[in-house]
Amino acid sequence: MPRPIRRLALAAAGALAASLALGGCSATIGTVEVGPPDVGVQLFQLPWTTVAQECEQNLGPAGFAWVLVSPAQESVTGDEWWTSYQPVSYRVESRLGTRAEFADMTARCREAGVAVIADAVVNHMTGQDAAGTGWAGSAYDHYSYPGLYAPEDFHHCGLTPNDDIADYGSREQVQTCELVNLADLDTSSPAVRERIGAYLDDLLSLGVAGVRIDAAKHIAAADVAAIVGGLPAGTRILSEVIRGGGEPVQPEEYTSFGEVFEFTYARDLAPQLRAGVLTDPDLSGERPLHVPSDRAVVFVDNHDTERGEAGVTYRDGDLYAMANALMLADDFGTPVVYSGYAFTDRDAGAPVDADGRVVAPVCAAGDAEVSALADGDRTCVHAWTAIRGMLEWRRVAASAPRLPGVDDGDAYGFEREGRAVVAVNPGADEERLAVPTTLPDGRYCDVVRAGPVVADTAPGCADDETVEVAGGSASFALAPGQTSAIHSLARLP
Ligand code: LM2
Ligand code: CA
Repeated sequence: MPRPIRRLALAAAGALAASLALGGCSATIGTVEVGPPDVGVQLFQLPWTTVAQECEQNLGPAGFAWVLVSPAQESVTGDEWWTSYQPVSYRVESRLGTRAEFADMTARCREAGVAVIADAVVNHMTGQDAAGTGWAGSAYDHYSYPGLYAPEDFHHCGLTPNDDIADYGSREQVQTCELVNLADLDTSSPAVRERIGAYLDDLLSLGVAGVRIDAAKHIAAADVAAIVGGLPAGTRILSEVIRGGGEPVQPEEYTSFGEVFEFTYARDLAPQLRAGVLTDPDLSGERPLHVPSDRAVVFVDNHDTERGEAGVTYRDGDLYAMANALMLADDFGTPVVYSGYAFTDRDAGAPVDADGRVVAPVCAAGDAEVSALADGDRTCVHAWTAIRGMLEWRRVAASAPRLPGVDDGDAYGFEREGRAVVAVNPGADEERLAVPTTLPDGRYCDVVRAGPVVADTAPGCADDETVEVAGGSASFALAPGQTSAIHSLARLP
């Protein structure tokens, strides 16, 4: 059956697309003010040259504000992805690319409206017991990195038999012993702080807008504060502090100087989706065990949790799109979408060329076919139709408050007041859901199925990609696993 495409009768769609795509500050579409782009994406183990292409072809046009890339410094050699987390020197030279390629990436991304956030591995150096040579040729030993660090620059905690962290209930062990044998820098030392600061300054000089502080939980908050205190005002600091129940080191300690990845968000959301019904969809509203919204970076998964925690991942297809849609529709925190590659072996690195350099094609915008992914194939989550559609939805929702949700059977939905409505069905049966709304009557394009409609070059959608609003109610018909979302600028004439 043919699916007639309905065009949106929007004046000057091209100009609107341009105004939506422009990063930085908020924009207006017609008389409607849309929010500034704020969503980030983690492009895991992607070479700098491909990240630059992604910024130009996908991230900028979709309205991503920032991209978190994998560690840039020289690492130990090896094909596993986690070699990136064993620094040998602070030379920006790795299997992901050269210093020149890194600088070119930040410039091209900035031009496309996308800021680059670097992943700074500064808690430790390598976890190797034997001496070796790094990717860029630097010689090293476990506690010796010539020209950079000597044995006295490291913690030697003396609290456990092999100086490894054994008890997460001990703050001293967590912060001064070794995380899986990784030589732990004495970040209380002025000389060490100065060297880490110089590295972060160097990354800033190469054009990054901020840094993720890897393993921040393992660095005393006062040490991180001292290190980043010397950076220019406005530098984004994103601390990775994995919240652990009953542990002495808590994410809240790291909020005075920057943002924190809030692991609780996905841990609250995923089990509900897995159970097939949202029992606490707004996470109790008050968000216990969450850092404040303006400090929280929220995510469905990242490179560690997709390998470790029992959350939802790209493998879950529709359910994963649903989790991301709910996060993007929420009014809590700053979301970061995760985009990596398919794997069965948790250690397997991204595909490399004959010289060991990571190589990856740029993603084509389009729907997800996760069942067809072979190991090493990019998941391209950031280019999925549903994700791009929800990015547009989020900008239209802007700062409109999240209204109380409604449910019917396993379906659940809510409105961002006067702007946009989202509905999901994590259950196994077809569901119908009526969501109260103040949107005007009419037929609206579902941006989850149709993708962005305003920023599209040919705005519109097929007949079976629409949702009807009548008499203050949006009527959703949801197949099992379906997410559907409409916004005020997607109304058909
Ligand atoms: C992180 N955040 O706190 C990163 O997000 C996480 O991916 C890193 O672990 C970790 N901290 C250290 O930066 C990864 C990976 C580990 C891997 C380490 C170091 O998850 O499996 O450990 O990087 O490369 C590997 C081996 C481990 C070995 C260690 C040292 O898996 O068995 O320990 O190297 O050689 C003896
Ligand atoms: Ca430490």
